[in-house]
Amino acid sequence: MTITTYFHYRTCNLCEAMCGIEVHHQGDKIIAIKGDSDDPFSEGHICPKATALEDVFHDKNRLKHPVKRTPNGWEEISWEQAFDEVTDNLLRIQAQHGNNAVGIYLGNPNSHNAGSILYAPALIRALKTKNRFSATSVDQLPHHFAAYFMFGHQLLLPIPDVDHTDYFLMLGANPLASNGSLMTAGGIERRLKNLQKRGGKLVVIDPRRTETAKLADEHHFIKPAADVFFLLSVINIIFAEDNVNLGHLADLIEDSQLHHLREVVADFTPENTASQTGISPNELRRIVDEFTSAERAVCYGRVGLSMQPFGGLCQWLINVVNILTGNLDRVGGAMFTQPAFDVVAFTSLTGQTGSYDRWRSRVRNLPEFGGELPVSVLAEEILTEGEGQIRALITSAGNPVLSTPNGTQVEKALESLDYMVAIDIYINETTRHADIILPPTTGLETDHYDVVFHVLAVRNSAKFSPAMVHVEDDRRHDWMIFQTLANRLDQKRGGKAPNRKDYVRRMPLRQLLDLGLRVGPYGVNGGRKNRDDGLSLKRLFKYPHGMDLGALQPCLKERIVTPNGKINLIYDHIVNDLPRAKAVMTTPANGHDDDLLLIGRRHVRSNNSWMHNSHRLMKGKNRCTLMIHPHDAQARNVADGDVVCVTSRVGQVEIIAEITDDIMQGVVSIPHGFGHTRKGAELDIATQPQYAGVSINDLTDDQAIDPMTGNAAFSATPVRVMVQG
Ligand SMILES: Nc1nc2c(c(=O)[nH]1)N[C@H]1C(S)=C(S)[C@@H](COP(=O)(O)OP(=O)(O)OC[C@H]3O[C@@H](n4cnc5c(=O)[nH]c(N)nc54)[C@H](O)[C@@H]3O)O[C@H]1N2
Ligand SMILES: Nc1nc2c(c(=O)[nH]1)N[C@H]1C(S)=C(S)[C@@H](COP(=O)(O)OP(=O)(O)OC[C@H]3O[C@@H](n4cnc5c(=O)[nH]c(N)nc54)[C@H](O)[C@@H]3O)O[C@H]1N2
Ligand code: SF4
Ligand SMILES: [Mo]
Repeated sequence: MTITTYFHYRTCNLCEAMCGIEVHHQGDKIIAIKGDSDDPFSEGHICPKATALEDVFHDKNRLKHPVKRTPNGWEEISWEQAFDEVTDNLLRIQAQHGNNAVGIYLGNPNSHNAGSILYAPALIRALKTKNRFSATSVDQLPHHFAAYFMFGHQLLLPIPDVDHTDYFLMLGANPLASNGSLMTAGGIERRLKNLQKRGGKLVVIDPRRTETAKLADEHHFIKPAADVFFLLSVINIIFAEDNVNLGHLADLIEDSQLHHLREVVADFTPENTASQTGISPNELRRIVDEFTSAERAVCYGRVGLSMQPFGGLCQWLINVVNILTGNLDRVGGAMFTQPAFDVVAFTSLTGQTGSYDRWRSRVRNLPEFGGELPVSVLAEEILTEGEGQIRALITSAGNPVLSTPNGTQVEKALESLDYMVAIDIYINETTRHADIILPPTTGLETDHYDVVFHVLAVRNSAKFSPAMVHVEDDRRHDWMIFQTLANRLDQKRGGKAPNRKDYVRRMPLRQLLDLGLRVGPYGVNGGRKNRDDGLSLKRLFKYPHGMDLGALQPCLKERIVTPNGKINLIYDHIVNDLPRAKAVMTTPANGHDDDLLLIGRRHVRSNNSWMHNSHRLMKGKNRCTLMIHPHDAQARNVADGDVVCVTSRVGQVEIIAEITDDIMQGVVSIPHGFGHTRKGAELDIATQPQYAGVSINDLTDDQAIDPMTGNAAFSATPVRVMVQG
């Protein structure tokens, strides 16, 4: 008997790069996973994680049926029982303690899953709680904050036009490890090399000589969290040298705002900031001259600039650099997408452009942004008694014990809950605290459309991938779980059945995607395009490798949604926060002399906290090490390979030292997502002692936030390092 091998084409859902993959399979048996060279976007690029999709698919630790924690361990229960118990318990707690007694945390994989991103809002609404959290506030919140106040919509994020720029100034990003972020660009290494081939320049500013820094034409070390000074001086120099060149943006900028900006940066001369950044005034002037004289240039900063004490200022400054040099909304600069499923347009129509300070957190009084509170306050909201205390929590595709600051405290908080539900595929450091885990299908088992990452991509594009396999009837997709929970909560509250227009409550995923594509800018029922070749889901099915909808085009004038239609160049939050930067600049450092500044890092074979159960990704050299500079090691009698004790205000870990001059003196680095040593996680490979590692977030501080946005400030956590003994 011959067994047929099938070829299945889809998009890898693991990181933001949207690589096309070709899965060779015989039904449920995967033979190989390769890059899809016919995918017009990624052109065959994949990274080692793509093949690990097979490991997730076959992983025997992966849950497929709901489980309930009992004194005798985890017991499988039916979906009916699970949905009933979950909704009964949540409603019981809300009846006793009010709606805010239930909290929800949404983790990163939700944004890689159309079903979650489109249906989670229904559950959130049905919960009627203000205690909503997500991984946004340990990540890109400062980008949304700047977009909301400058362009009027939190999702109007400028994307570096890597394929057409001549000068790429990159701060706090390492796309050769991360594969690019808020810059979806399958095959980013090829694109960066092409930039260099056409005579362009890549300049990297990072406290570590990263993989990307090694590829770059220039790399400058910078002290962690000093980027705000670097960027303020960039603007200062642009004004001082009369190099403001707004070009096509001139009628989008108010003169008075431009003058105000000039005034507020006046003190931040390169001479005044050099001791903060470690970059000499001459070097900085040369960089600025090259940037301003480049035909097309772009400044870009990612997590290294967001997850730090000046995240809000940094992401504003990056936009300002691009605006003042006329590089925003311009080919080769920072551009806006026009996606086929246009969440920005839909939400603009309904006025859901973002929000700020509609309510505050109970304990620390921090404002909401976009309907969410900073996750740095999650633990204290659970642990601090009183009215409004969180007593029950839902996590969906998140692992806050390992991924949010002061993980030990988060763990303590989860232990103290009256009730917890996890929508997740594993029993891990976080979900082990749940009373019930609801496991969705994942990866190759799901229909896939990147509702989020087409919005962040370096080309306009669209691609739908049907599930590779049909799962049994007793499995549930993420969207089904959200929809059922939302409807059941409403029903039990005595609410009405969802009305005709409540699409998310009534429609299955494919129908909702189809609707979004049809009324989108390229759709059969909307948009600019000829209706005959307009998009619908049916039409996308004919393009299994994806559709290229062209290079990014200037479109800000059509998309901006500020009340006066202009860019808001400077706003109160900035003016109020600049004195803090000035105070740091003018006050000598007051840390202990032997403090080192801790930063994170990513590796191409790792993906946040949840891909460590794949043997093929974990094998090889231990990657969870403390990188330390030779001088700092010597000063502490640390030898390469020694186990060292790292201590911060909140905790302590023991980790192997890796001495390298790739890290700046005074700085140490630990990757995040490890620490699979906690009892109760059912991850056979990740928990093996040689792979488990330690969690950097047992050192990072829940009190360290960017005060403007509330984002966690992981970077520059002061730590002491000592040889163990
Ligand atoms: N392989 C892999 N890919 C991933 C992920 C993963 O875990 N593994 N995670 C995905 C996710 S969720 C995201 S958000 C993206 C993130 O994508 P990137 O932003 O590219 O992430 P990193 O590789 O962590 O790069 C951040 C860089 O900032 C530097 N840095 C730290 N502090 C500072 C500072 O104060 N100033 C400056 N200038 N630099 C600083 C670090 O040294 C590091 O090189 O990656 C995504 N892709
Ligand atoms: N110190 C430090 N901390 C960091 C970072 C850092 O650079 N340094 N990076 C931060 C960033 S950028 C991010 S985005 C966060 C990530 O933080 P989180 O989102 O909290 O953590 P993840 O590791 O992405 O956890 C993903 C969870 O989703 C589950 N999962 C995987 N696929 C699916 C699925 O299809 N459906 C469902 N329902 N569940 C699924 C996994 O089992 C896992 O439990 O971490 C942040 N934490
Ligand atoms: S780069 Fe990202 S999208 Fe591409 S194969 Fe690797 S994990 Fe998947
Ligand atoms: Mo992230």
